[in-house]
Amino acid sequence: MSFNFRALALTAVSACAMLAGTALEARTLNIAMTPPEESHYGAAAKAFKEKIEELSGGEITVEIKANGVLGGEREILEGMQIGSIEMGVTSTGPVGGFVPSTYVLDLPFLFKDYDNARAILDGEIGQELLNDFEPVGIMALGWAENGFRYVTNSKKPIATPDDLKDMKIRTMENDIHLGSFTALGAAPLPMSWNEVITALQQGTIDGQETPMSIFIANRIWEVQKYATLTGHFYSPSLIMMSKVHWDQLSEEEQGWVREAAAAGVAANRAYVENDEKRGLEMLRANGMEVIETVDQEAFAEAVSAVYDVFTSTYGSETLEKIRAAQR
Ligand code: EAX
Repeated sequence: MSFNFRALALTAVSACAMLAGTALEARTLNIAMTPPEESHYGAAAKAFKEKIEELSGGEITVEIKANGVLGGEREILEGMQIGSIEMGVTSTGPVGGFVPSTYVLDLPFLFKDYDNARAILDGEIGQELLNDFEPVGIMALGWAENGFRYVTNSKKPIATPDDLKDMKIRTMENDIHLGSFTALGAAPLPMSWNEVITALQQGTIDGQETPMSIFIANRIWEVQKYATLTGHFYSPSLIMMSKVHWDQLSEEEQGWVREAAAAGVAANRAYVENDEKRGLEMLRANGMEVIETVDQEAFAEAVSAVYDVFTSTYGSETLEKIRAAQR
């Protein structure tokens, strides 16, 4: 029996290659989001990508799945729960349905400005809320930002709550937001962002409410005439990873992911700040009629009943902690 050295050599090489292959095979993380890549969420994902690829020496790579190609924000959260989507950047829109403790953040006129909101979210209260995600199969890695929300419509200028009467306004799939626009006298319609632009084009809805960063990233002036900078909700966002995929990472890799998420949060917030600076001019330059300042007290008064419903349903513990931290 002649000994086939060649076969032996081949087996050895493929074994090595196999071994090398495994070591060489980069782990790809898809990051899903609904806005376009050229946006405040894209900025978060790009900064995350850059940092994790640097820290892992290319062992971990990132694919940005923007424009809702992997579904709306609810689908992105569900996908992370079952592990079909590795990572996501979403608002808190549908999150309350998964992690009810976050609903407190969706209350109208809760934060007076960006510094106030960021201080609370980066502090103990924000960290406690992030920890509430793990039991539902999602690792919440950091509080990114969507921004203060403003309202647009195609009918008429909105200067007072009365101007919203019976106006068909799209809201996120969020009970607090829905209740707030009902309290304002509008006819709110909860809808995934993926459907909004078409619904505006077809006139199924008259208007919508999102932050300046969403206005710019989606060129809202192409489908809306009037904007009012109400700032009625501060809209936080989250950088998240599926726990299924998190548990497959080594401790070192998990550390890299946390560090990269922090880089994502910083890039996102800087992008939002820039959008707030350039937004007003962009809306006007593209033909929108913008009401810059409104009587926020009047709007806050009109939605104040939402707080009673909230505290009777979810308790007031975290709300009181936020109020105390704001004093
Ligand atoms: O998170 O649905 C929304 O209005 C959100 O602002 C958008 O999806 C980005």
